[in-house]
Amino acid sequence: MGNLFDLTGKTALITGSTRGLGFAYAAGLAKAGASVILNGTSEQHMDKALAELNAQGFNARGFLFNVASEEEIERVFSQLDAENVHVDIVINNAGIQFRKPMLELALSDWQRVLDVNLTSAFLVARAAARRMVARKSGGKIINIGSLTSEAARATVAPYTAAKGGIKLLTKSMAAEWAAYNIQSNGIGPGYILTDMNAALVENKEFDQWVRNSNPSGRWGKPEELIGTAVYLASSASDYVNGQMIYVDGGWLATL
Ligand code: GCO
Repeated sequence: MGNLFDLTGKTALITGSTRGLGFAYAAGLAKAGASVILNGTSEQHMDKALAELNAQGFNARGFLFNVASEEEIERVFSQLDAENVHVDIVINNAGIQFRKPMLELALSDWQRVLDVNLTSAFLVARAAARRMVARKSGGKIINIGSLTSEAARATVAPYTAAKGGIKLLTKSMAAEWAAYNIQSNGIGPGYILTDMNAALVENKEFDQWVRNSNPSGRWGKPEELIGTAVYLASSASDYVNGQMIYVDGGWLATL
């Protein structure tokens, strides 16, 4: 048995990976040996992310596309098909937040958050899994949940509904695709220091609440998610399917 966590020869597509946690996952998988395909919507962020990975000698390329668009996803996968590039690992990480009390929430904002945070995972995983099944290669799907896959926080209802959905979508994928040697699991990051959470980190009260409510007494760092991502992307997890692993410093343990 070689190194259980070695990803050499594997290709991973990580959505929403030009910044934040997605970038950390991409860099971590690349370091473990994978070729990585980044996704984002800003050319400027993409250029910066690719330059950083390439400077470290990693094999990385990128596609700008909207993860909620079936058409754009198909376009990217068709191009990869034409180049004979097979996606072995998908990390459905792309996500947006929109904080507003539900009584004031517009349908369009609800819809947008559900599309980007939940429907995208179905669409991207389906495109990859269809190909994994056709070439009988097996594969790994990793869906990114949240503490809100388990518990609600006021003002983030669409995000919470989407992340709750991610947990059971992950189980659905396991139920339908395990027979094809595809393992589908999820990661639930706790409160992590990222751009998306900048407003929360800068809010003294919220910052205090995170520190007080977490038995670790601190926020998490993006690189602390990498070990779990590499594990779920590698053959070390070949009999693990349909699980969510929370990387939260123990926050949920005390709920
Ligand atoms: C929020 C945050 C969330 C959390 C994260 C916790 O408003 O609650 O933006 O994104 O940080 O999902 O798991």
